[in-house]
Order: sequence, then C-alpha cells, then structure tokens
Amino acid sequence: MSNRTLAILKPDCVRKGLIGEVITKITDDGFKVTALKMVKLTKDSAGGFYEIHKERPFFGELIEYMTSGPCVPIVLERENAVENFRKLIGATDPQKADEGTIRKLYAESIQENIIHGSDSDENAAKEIGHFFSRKELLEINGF
Ligand code: IDP
Ligand code: MG
Repeated sequence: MSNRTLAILKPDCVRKGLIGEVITKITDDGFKVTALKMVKLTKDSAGGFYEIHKERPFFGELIEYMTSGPCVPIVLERENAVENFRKLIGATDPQKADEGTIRKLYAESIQENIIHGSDSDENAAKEIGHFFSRKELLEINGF
C-alpha cells in the first residue's frame, strides 16, 4: 500500500475562497502536504487527466468545469493514503456523502464537488506525474 495520493482543490473550491479551510480539514485528518501548486488546466490537460471518463455523457461539462478557473493539485502523504483520503472527501455526489466529509460540507452538486482524490495507488502515481515533474518532486521532497 502506497502512502501517497493526489488531491485537487477544484475550481469551485478556489472560487469560494475555501483553499485554507479545506487544507486545514486535510491536515487535521492526519495528512501531510508534500507538494502543492496552483494551475489553470487547458482542455487538453484536463481531458488527459480524465481520459477514463471520455465516453461518459458528462465528459464535456466536466472539462468545462475543470478549466473554468485555477485549481490546486496537492500531493498528500499518510499511511494507506488513497483509501483514507477517499473516506475524508466522501461520495462523488455530495447528497450521498457521509456527514463530516469534505464534499458533504462544501460541495454543491455531483459535478461541482470541490475536490478530487485518486482512486488507486496506480492512479495516484500517474496523477502525481500529471502535475509534478520528477525534477520538481526531487527538489521538493527528494522523491
Ligand atoms: P470521483 O471524483 O468521486 O472519483 P468520478 O466518477 O471519478 O468521481 O468522476 C470524476 C468527476 O466527474 C467527479 O468528481 C465529478 O466532478 C464529475 N462527475 C462524476 N459523475 C458525474 C455526473 O453524473 N454528472 C456530472 N458530473 C459528474
Ligand atoms: Mg474518480
């Protein structure tokens, strides 16, 4: 089990001024922030990131949303990071998310759901690579 996962504070999180509040929830839950940046995704970059959803009916809207403003990708570290972080963010649809989860607390809708979390160790490694170069990760953390 890997100890790393990728979070993204999505454009609605940034627009609502919730960057600080959401990062506090994450660190209070026991995660360590090991790399972080603010980026505005291009359609190509967002499309590559969400490649697995490209046949889904919501794909076009998802790309519009993810490119609608800056977002904040974050590399997080904790034991069993992927599973623990999915628990903290809650279900994709905020109406179905458990009480106290980040999506339950802050998200508007199944699309505008504030935050991303990797769904497997393999995808976490790929997604970290989508936003952070090997050189950057080495310079930041030595990995
Ligand atoms: P996840 O973010 O909980 O892993 P996924 O099924 O991987 O959920 O979907 C990726 C993102 O696509 C979601 O976080 C949400 O922003 C958007 N999305 C998922 N399902 C729907 C839908 O049914 N309608 C609109 N947007 C959706
Ligand atoms: Mg997913």
